[in-house]
This record gives sequence, structure tokens and C-alpha cells, in this order.
Amino acid sequence: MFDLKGKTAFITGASSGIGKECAKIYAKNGVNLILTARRFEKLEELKKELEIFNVTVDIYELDVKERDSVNKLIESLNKTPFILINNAGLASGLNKIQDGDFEDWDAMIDTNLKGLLNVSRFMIPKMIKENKGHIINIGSIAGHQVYQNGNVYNATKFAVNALNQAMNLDLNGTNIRVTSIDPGAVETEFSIVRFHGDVNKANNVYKGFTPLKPEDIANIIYFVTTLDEHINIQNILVTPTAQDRKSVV
Ligand code: NDP
Ligand code: 8X3
Repeated sequence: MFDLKGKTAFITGASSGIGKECAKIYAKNGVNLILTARRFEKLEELKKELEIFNVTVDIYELDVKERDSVNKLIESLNKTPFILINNAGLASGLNKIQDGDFEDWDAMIDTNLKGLLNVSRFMIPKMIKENKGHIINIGSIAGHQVYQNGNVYNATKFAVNALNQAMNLDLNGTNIRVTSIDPGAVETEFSIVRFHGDVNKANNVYKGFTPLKPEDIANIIYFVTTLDEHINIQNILVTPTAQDRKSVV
């Protein structure tokens, strides 16, 4: 197994859900953290929670859509993280394409696709300089299979799938590993965000079956990063046992 103790993980979207659970599992296992998200107060709470683990936890308010801020933050880091978790993302709305809302579309494209690119473009050259590291891209089952009304969210996650493959090609010849973790339904704030704060509608998504928990995904992410350095898992598609390969929404 690869020893991660003392290494650093940079996580986007660490204020909630999968990103937050990743922060916890890495901290528990002695990995220092650089945590980013727009809701700084949530990061402050999380930092307090992680104090017991005796790792450094640096927190930054960051909107991955803001290219200049992403650049500034990454340039200002005094160490290059070993692990980059490109997790920040959202679904906004669930409408037929002919009824689509441009604000929803922009939010998803600018965050899930361009935001992931912003972070990667500034971080990867630093990782290449060190010739080591592991990039985890959070895709989705939505990046393998289109579902009704998923249109633009699907398109962004198909793009993540393509970029994950592209990173694997472009980083070949370095020691940097690239993995996309592509979950089905995970119960987080995801559906509340998708339905613009309508909690009842969000809760309905997870009724009648056992969804994945964000810690399930964090465990898998942690596992792939602990494999020996010659092993590169390029992609994992993981769904609740009760979910077929279609979407649950
Ligand atoms: P949550 O809504 O619980 O978490 C999303 C995280 O992304 C939050 O920390 C949020 O922080 C952050 N975020 C959103 N927009 C931005 C932005 N512009 N800049 C920085 N951070 C941002 O949902 P999940 O944990 O479920 O989602 C995490 C990832 O997992 C997403 O990429 C999602 O597409 C993917 N995914 C989720 C699935 C699910 O069923 N839940 C299934 C498959 C994939 P803040 O608002 O503080 O900025
Ligand atoms: C989130 C899971 O099935 O709503 O990516 O697309 S799904």
C-alpha cells in the first residue's frame, strides 16, 4: 500500500457532501488538507472538527468559476498537493432542454466543466514539476448515460469523463495518476441544490431505496489513492445496489 501520511490533499467543494467526507477520511489518516469552497463558514466548522487529527487544515473561500481567483490561490500555495480532488459541482434544475434556464445552464457548465478545468490547468503544471501525485475527478453515472431532463448536467459530466481520459493521455509518461470516480445517487445537498432549495422534492429522490452515503464515495476515493504507485485505476462507476444503470431522478 502507498503511504499517504504527511502528504497534502487539495479538495474543491469541501463544505458539504462528498468533498467534506473526503476531508474527514484523509485527516483521519494523517493527510494534511487544503480545503476550498464558496461557503467559508462551513469550512471553518469543518476545520474545527478536524483539529483532533493533528494534521494541518488550510481553508480558502474559492469559487472555481473565478479563474483569476483560482490562479491566485494555487500560485500562492507554498507546497504542491500530492492529491487533487476535483469535486466541486452541481446540478441546477431538471427541465426539458426546450424549457432550460440559461442561468442553470451557465452555473453547471461554468462549475462542473470550466471550474474543473480552471483548477486543473493551474495545478497540473506544479504536479508535473514534482513528477508525482494523484488527480481524482468526480464524474457521475450521468456522464455515462443520459437521462430524461438531465441534458446539460449530463453534458457536463460526459465532459468530465472525456477530460479524465484526456488527462490520462496527456499525463502519460509522468508518475501522476488520474482517476474518475463516477457515482450514482448519493444523498448529499446535491438534490436540494438541483431543486433550488426545495427540500421535499429533494428528499423524494432518495425514497424507496438505500442511496449511497457520501462517506461511501470518500472511502473509495481514499482506497484508490492508497494503491501502489504502479496501479492507476482510471475510472470507477459506483451506484447504490438498488439503482439500475438508469438515473433515479
Ligand atoms: P453537495 O451539494 O453536497 O456538495 C457540492 C460541493 O461543491 C459543495 O461543497 C459546494 O460548496 C461545492 N461547489 C458548488 N459550486 C461551487 C463553486 N462554484 N465553487 C466552489 N465550490 C463549489 O453535493 P455532492 O457532494 O453530492 O457533490 C459533489 C460532486 O459529486 C459534484 O461534482 C456532483 O456533480 C458529484 N456527484 C454527485 C452525486 C450525487 O448523487 N450526490 C452523484 C454523482 C456525482 P459551496 O456551495 O460552499 O461552494
Ligand atoms: C448525480 C447522480 O443520477 O442525479 O450525478 O445524475 S444523478
